[in-house]
Amino acid sequence: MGLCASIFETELSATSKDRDLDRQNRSDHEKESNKVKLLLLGAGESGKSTIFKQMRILYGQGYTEIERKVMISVIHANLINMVKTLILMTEELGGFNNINNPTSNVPITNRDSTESTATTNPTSHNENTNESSSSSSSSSSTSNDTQSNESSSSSSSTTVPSSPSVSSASLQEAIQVIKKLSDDTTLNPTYGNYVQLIWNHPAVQEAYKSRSKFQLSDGASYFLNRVEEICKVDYIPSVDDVLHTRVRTSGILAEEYIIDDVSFCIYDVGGQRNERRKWIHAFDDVTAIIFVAAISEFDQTMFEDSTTNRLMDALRLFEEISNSKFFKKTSIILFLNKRDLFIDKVKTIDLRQPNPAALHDANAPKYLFDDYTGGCDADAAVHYMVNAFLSKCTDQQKEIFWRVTCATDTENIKTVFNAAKDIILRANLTGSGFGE
Ligand SMILES: Nc1nc2c(ncn2[C@@H]2O[C@H](COP(=O)(O)OP(=O)(O)OP(=O)(O)O)[C@@H](O)[C@H]2O)c(=O)[nH]1
Ligand SMILES: [Mg+2]
Repeated sequence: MGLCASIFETELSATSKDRDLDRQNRSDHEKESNKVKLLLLGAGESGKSTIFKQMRILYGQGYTEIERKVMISVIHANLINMVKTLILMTEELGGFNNINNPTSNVPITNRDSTESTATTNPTSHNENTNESSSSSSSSSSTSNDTQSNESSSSSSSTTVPSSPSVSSASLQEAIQVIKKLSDDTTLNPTYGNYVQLIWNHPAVQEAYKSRSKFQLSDGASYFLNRVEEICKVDYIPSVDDVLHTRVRTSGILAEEYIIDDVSFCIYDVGGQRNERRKWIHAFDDVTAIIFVAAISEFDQTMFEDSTTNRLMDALRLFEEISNSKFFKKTSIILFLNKRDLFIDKVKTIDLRQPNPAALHDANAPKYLFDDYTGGCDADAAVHYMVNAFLSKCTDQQKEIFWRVTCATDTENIKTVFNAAKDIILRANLTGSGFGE
């Protein structure tokens, strides 16, 4: 697909006036103040916003208790979406009776009956856009795209049930109640019990193993394993919880930090296809790009397009960015992200994957990553991925600094960013590339 044309050429002419204005306003100012402009680019769900949050934790004011409390509604919405998706997955893969489960009709106990009243959050945040909820200090263009495009919910007009009698709850009841929840429901311990009953069901656990075939957020097991705590009335999200939330970015967000006495302006963009045409508004005078690619997604299809493998999309995008004339003098840093999930996955799943595009296109190769021969060896798989990305950059002069990262791990990002930062600062001094 001609992504290159859609991002860099068509948009260029369509928005040339806007860009000229943007350029005038920003470029002089940024040059004068010798700011570092750092752009986070990459496909949807690759981990850009998670790294953006880490910058705030490492170099900004972090997340206060009040700010973390604000995230409760997002975490609850994430949890509701995840468990609804799991119900659909289980049903699609044969249903709850597919596996004989002796506990499926056993009543569950309400651990705290005083906390069982359901309440709703009056503000529907629809979990998947951070356009308005972000704490960004500045933001250029953003669309008013508030559509939840990850939600598998079919319950936009849900009435929240009156407190269900948990003592008589069964799996069927739990499924019915959860299916009807709207995204803006505030979860309580009663709902938490329902979620746990579903999550612990063997058929759901079995379906979870096939999660690559569905669009289930990577934070699912993290949150579902903590459901009891998350549904308590006095729950206060931890910083780790904040890092695991999934809020799709729409538009362009920016934060400024002073790092080693230099002002860094860091930009986060939305990575889904419909967001990429907005990127061009942030392309002027970029000191460095951190391109984030989720290498764990080698067996997943895109949220936006079920016929395209996510990693193939990321590779094509990296090819465009790393060879773009816009970034001839820009340092490119490559974060091969979701290392934790990747290492887990390659133990059991071969990199060599059936190509979803081959189902519709007779000319498409039957298998992706067909030349991979490393089997379940994680080092071989990482090595293969590094080469797959680096080989996309055809500019021999361009030195690409890369690291395999885990964006949810603050220590890892601290170490990796420290190394990247030196390169960025050097590039800023010389004004181009990685410095002479
Ligand atoms: N386990 C794990 N989860 C990660 C990692 N990086 C990001 N995630 C999770 O992946 C999900 C998506 O991450 P985001 O940072 O929102 O992705 P994004 O690139 O900003 O996505 P868009 O805004 O749609 O472009 C979130 O739930 C993150 O917590 C990682 O290295 N490991
Ligand atoms: Mg994002």
